[in-house]
Amino acid sequence: MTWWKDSVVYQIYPRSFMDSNGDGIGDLQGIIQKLDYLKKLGIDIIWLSPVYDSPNDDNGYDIRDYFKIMSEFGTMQDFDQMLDEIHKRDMKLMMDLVVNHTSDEHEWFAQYPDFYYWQDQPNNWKSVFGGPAWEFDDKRNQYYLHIFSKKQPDLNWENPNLREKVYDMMRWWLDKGVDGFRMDVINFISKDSELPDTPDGDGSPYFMNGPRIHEFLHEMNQEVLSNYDCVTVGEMPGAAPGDAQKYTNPDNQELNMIFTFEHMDLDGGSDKWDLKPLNLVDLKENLEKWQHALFNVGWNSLYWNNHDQPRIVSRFGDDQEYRVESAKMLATCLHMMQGTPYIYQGEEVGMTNVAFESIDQYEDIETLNMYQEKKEQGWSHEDIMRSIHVKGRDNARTPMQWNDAANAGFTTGEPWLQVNPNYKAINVKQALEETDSIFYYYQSLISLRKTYDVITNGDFTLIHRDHPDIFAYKRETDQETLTVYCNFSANEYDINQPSGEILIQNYESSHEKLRPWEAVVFYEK
Ligand code: TEU
Ligand code: CA
Repeated sequence: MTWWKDSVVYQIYPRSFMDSNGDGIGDLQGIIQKLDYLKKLGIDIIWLSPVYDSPNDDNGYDIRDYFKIMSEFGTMQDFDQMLDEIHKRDMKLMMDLVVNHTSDEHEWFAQYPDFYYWQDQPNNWKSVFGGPAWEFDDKRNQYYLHIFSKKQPDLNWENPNLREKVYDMMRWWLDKGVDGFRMDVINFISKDSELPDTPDGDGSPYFMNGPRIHEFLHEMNQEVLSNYDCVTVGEMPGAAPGDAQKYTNPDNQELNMIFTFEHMDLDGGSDKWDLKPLNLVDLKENLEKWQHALFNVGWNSLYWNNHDQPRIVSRFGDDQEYRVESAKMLATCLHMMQGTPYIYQGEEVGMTNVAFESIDQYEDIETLNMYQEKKEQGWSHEDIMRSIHVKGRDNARTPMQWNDAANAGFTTGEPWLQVNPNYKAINVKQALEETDSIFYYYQSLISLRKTYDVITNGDFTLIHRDHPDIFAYKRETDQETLTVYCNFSANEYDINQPSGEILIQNYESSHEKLRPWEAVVFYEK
């Protein structure tokens, strides 16, 4: 079954979505309160970032118990009620599956040491969140591997007993009725057994898309996934189109689709904090490459935002004068491509990056560790803060802006992370009141996907390839043609308008020129 091919997904980061009891932390009852809002937007699937019991070293991506709900978010009873309410509204729920690592507080870590990686002498790999990727354990007198924080030890998938435990847990959730999984860094689970030193301490060639990855995913598919009508998306940093073809080709029976990172890395240098302006031609050619690679082979996911990425309107758009136009333009550009689109909470009202003054206002472990590390490397406070303002993960994690009341209507208490001070101007209440808001534009894009087959099935041809500011492409089937023009700048440009009717546009009426941040889609049958 391929219902996920014409579905639209909405990601909820529960900690920041809606707080129902005034403790400043979003929760499951808060999500239940907002399901009608999501239904109104028109989405089909909710991807819920982790809600499992966790000491929150990495906001739930460090799981202590896969069978228990984080007490701050509610109880298993709240979960069952939420799942039921989602299904009643004819939507589906995709859980976050974090099985590259657990929390060091998971009972497995003490009970089953051979579920993890232990060595007498560590190699020289560095952790994604800074510092070495190995931590000494006094009790064992050995080092354990952690690609992320030291409270996130990596699981050893070479061990068949571990794999069986993971599959049992997945079946338990699917039997409960969840509709699929978003799999956290799932292409990291097969490591090269040599775990060799590398010239620069970057171990990724030995753990990304490792030697047994296709075998493990196929086994997971046969043991679990193929027995359910579910949807899967694998988060895969470092996956190239050739890898993606293998992961998502239905003949291989692994996953439905993957999240790739190439288009998100184009405005970074040696690392993501090393800021570099986006070259639009690079973005066009990158997305073209992915559109072509998976056409009739596998399936793409489409995203600009998630809980790890800065807000797209601040990143590739204009979050000041042309905030509304550029947010709609970016949405058009993405949603008219082939693949399953993902909307991250707040994107549908054009939420922007935040620039807190003090490092103490930040909560994210990656940001806090990076601040220390860059300081030690001699970066100035100002330069570090600039990188954090542009790229930090807390840009995506400030609470959802529901209205213009205190704390943006997210909580009646003290929010765990401060709200973006622009909530009086940018919020859901206002978006619902204005008929030409970004919200209703997203609603239209979603409904077009349900109406025009070419959006799901058409092929992709880039046009005006070398234009520095215009991203334009055609989508075609035997019956239909779609031509999409997106202006990634405040400059005006002449275009040769194709024939056909206008399906959607972000300005009120048409014009022979492409205006600042304009998007227009032509349709011909
Ligand atoms: O992210 C994986 C990942 O590669 C991130 O480290 C990403 O590169 C980084 O956030 C960009 O700065 C996943 C989750 O999405 C993330 O929230 C978790 O922190 C991470 O895995 C560990 O579970
Ligand atoms: Ca709460």
